[in-house]
Amino acid sequence: MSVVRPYGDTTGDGMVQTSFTLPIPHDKKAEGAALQLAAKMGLDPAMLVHAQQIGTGHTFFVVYGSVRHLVELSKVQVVERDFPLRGAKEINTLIRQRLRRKLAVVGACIGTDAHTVGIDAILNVKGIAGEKGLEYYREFRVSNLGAQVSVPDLVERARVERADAVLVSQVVTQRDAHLQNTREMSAAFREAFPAGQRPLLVVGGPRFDELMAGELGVDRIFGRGTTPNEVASYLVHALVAA
Ligand code: B12
Repeated sequence: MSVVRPYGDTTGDGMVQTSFTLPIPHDKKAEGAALQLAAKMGLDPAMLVHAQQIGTGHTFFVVYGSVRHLVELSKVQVVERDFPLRGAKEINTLIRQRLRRKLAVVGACIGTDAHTVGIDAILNVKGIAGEKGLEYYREFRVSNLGAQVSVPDLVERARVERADAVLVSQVVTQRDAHLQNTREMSAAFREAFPAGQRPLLVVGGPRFDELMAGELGVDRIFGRGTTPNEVASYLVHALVAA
């Protein structure tokens, strides 16, 4: 199949559901405003499924309707995984045999971002989705700096730890903070380390576009649902096995 449309009640009916908030109290006019917006977004016909006032001056809406747009699968661009997934035993063996020392990883949430659950899921032993984090791998040496780390502090710590890889998490995307912080971070590493000696730069978070790695000056971006084993496999592929 090369062209697809959303599925709601019947195949190809184009039905989608979406939600948004308008900065007006909930009344009949607000509901009409929501439907007007939905129509302008291409939902035709648009139905109001849910409307609920939030606080005094805002209303949250869910609308449902049919769009005419088609998805051309041949034009979809994604970052495919281009490295093999390896088990913990194989990863440890590769590091021990080829690197002959532990692989040093420094991780942090930078800027004002205090959402540490994601980076902890990747780094801490407890891990996520039934997989243990990088600390569990005997041949990784992990320093998790936690929340709100400044870029200069991150660069300094990467130097002190002789980091092979720096893992940065950015969850807050308001005013594109995640993009600005990532650009600032990658520029600082390029300035602080001679070419060929800077650590591998990896960023992650639920709202990154994985296609933007080059533009942001990092080596790889991991999105929502990433598991520790994917990251461990990538690091060993990029730094040891390739
Ligand atoms: C928990 C939470 C908090 C906690 C954080 C506690 C902590 N220690 O982390 C607290 C209460 C502190 C908090 C505060 C705030 N939060 Co908050 N928070 C959330 C919440 C509910 C869950 C986030 C989470 O833990 N997800 C689970 C983890 C496992 O998922 P993840 O982060 O996506 O990580 C995975 C991948 O993305 C990836 N990954 C992530 N990082 C990295 C890094 C690397 C290197 C790699 C490889 C992979 C990777 O792997 C992870 C595992 O799969 C979300 C809403 C939501 N449901 O997502 C809002 C949310 C993120 N918060 C939000 C906001 C606005 C805030 C506040 C600004 C609220 C306020 N006005 O004070 C503050 C900001 C504080 C700050 N300075 O950062 C917004 C962000 C909106 C935006 N567009 O940016 C959200 C989306 C809620 C919302 N819908 O409005 N928050």
